Amino acid sequence: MKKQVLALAISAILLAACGKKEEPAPAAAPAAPVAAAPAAPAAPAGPVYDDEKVLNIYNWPDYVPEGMVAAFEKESGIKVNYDTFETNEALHAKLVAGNTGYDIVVPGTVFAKGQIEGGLLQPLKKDQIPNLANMDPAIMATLTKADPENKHLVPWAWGFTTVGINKTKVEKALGGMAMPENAWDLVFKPEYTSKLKSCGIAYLDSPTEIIPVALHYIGKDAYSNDAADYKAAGEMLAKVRKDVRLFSSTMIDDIAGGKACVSIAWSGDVNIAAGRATENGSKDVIEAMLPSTGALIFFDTMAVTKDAKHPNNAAAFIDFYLRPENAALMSNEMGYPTGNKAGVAQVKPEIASNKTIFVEADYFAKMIPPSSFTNEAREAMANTYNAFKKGK
Ligand code: N2P
Repeated sequence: MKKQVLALAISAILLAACGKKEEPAPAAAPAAPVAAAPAAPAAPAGPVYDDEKVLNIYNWPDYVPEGMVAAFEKESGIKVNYDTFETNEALHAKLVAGNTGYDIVVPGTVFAKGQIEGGLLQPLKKDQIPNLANMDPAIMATLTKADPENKHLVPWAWGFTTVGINKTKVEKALGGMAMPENAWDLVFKPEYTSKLKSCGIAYLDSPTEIIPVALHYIGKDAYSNDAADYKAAGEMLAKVRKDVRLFSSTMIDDIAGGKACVSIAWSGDVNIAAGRATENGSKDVIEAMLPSTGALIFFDTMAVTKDAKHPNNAAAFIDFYLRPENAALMSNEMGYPTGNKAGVAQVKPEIASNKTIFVEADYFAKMIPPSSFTNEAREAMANTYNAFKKGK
């Protein structure tokens, strides 16, 4: 029941954030059934494969449960080449350059909107993905902001960019100083960063992760198009630059191993780090924070490249991933919420009740909803970030 409330909250909040253009997509003669349609179309009896039994997937690191790709290979006889990218910027550059060689890619919706508009992604072969019916209609509705008729994208997972802490080490480094009410102070306020640099501050290494949360911290629109806002964010960041030890998008081991006591990181990665630290015998408490002013939501979505050589194999894999048990496995092992409604029911109780994974509706309402970047905003973010990182 609670999940349902959250789903409704998600769609209400995100649709509200879309503004007036977000009328429900017209249902006029769709070529394929929409995701939420319960009626089973005349689906093929089994998966359809391409002649060449190969599938090339490009996904984020630490995002796929162990053994899942091998299970698909075994069942389908398809050889999967699985590569990873660390930032939306890196994936975007590949897609724009073309001939990626990849069939399935997993962009965040903040980038996917432009990729769809730019013709870089092809519509999903929905009639070959009957498990789309397992997706949460509320989540699919939120995706219409990037993909108006739910034709191109289906969630791999969602989550949020937030502050991760090794509470044990942070408390020690702060000496007698109390924890701030707003966890973003730990990474953006010199009063705190000057103390925490001794135990290691890490930032994700991507303009479109850091600049939106910096803008939000100083009270600006996270997706601003105003040059003055970028200037202000740059000025705020410059004050803490000398305290940041590490820029990385693969910092799970740095967090787990104690190299970074505080980070701007992805929620699930902090949860993975917490588990890894415990496995390694550490007694430190590692936590993904729910900052009082909210965190930056992302939706990462599976999509098929426009020149995919194995579009049928891609559909078969997507359908495989959308089986409830596989979606649940992702949440259980990677610490990110799934948008697969049927899968949620199979998530382990300790994961389902972890509020930093399946956040509660009242916190969700405080979060920064995804939007999309104009080219100018992306450029401003890159310039501001690069100047910050170089310390200029
Ligand atoms: C990596 C998860 C990536 C999420 N483990 C960021 N989009």
